[in-house]
Amino acid sequence: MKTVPDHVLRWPKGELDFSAGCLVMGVLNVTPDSFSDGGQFLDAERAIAHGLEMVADGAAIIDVGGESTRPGSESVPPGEQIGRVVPVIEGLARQTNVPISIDTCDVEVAQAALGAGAAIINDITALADEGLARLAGEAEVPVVLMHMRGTPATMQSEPHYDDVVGEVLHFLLERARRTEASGIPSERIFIDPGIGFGKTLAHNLSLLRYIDRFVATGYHVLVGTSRKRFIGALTGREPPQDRVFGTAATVALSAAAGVSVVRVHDVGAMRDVVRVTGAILGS
Ligand code: PMM
Repeated sequence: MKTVPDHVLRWPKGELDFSAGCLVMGVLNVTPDSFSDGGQFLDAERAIAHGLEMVADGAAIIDVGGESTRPGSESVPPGEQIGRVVPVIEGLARQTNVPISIDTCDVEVAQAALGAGAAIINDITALADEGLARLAGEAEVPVVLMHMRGTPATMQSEPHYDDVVGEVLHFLLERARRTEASGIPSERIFIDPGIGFGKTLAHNLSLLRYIDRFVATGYHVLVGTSRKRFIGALTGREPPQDRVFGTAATVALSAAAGVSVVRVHDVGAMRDVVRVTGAILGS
């Protein structure tokens, strides 16, 4: 087993301080169709203003994406993603030191985003593209490796696992080791079980119930449950923005289990949740 990650992660383009416990990553989707905030931040000025508002609310990272990954969505050409995200990243990087992550699996998009000031690569395909792994290594940036079964277009058609926790963990450890072998040090690798990506309600619950097993690997763990469909299924709340309290339950339990980062839409509220959870834990 690996050692527990250090409290401060430093790299050439930024740093993250985990000494007070779990950090909040704010979601900024510059898309017309994301399930929760789609269409709200397509305009660059509005997107930048929302990003800065999340920083003021306590976000430690802003995650910018130019392609919806909601179930059933189709991919967006790299040029279009670049046109959406670059002005927003440039504007944010000018006005805040909070690290910006680029949510993409495309090497061209990642390169443009890093050039604009992004400092972390968040890849829902866990660096399936070795070109992206090479780019991350050369740029010396942290990476988020997320597990997904299938693609967003197909992933919710009857996903099946014999042992969801074991299989997702095995996949992530294999990818994390491959990423380390490509020259990215272990402390810059975040693993993410990919809640809602090719998983049923029962799968999502098992992954969250046993999230401590992911933490025990020694890699930083990132969890993204915010406003997702399984919370709607459990609470009967259809509009995603009504799923904040359900999200809070997952955030508190994740923080208590030692998760390093939670990816959320409701930054101020979830910042309170991790603060109180951290205080109870004594971190
Ligand atoms: N979820 C979404 C998009 N990107 N990235 C990571 N690492 N983990 C996630 O759980 C994740 C992600 C989908 O949610 P959104 O449409 O609200 O961005």
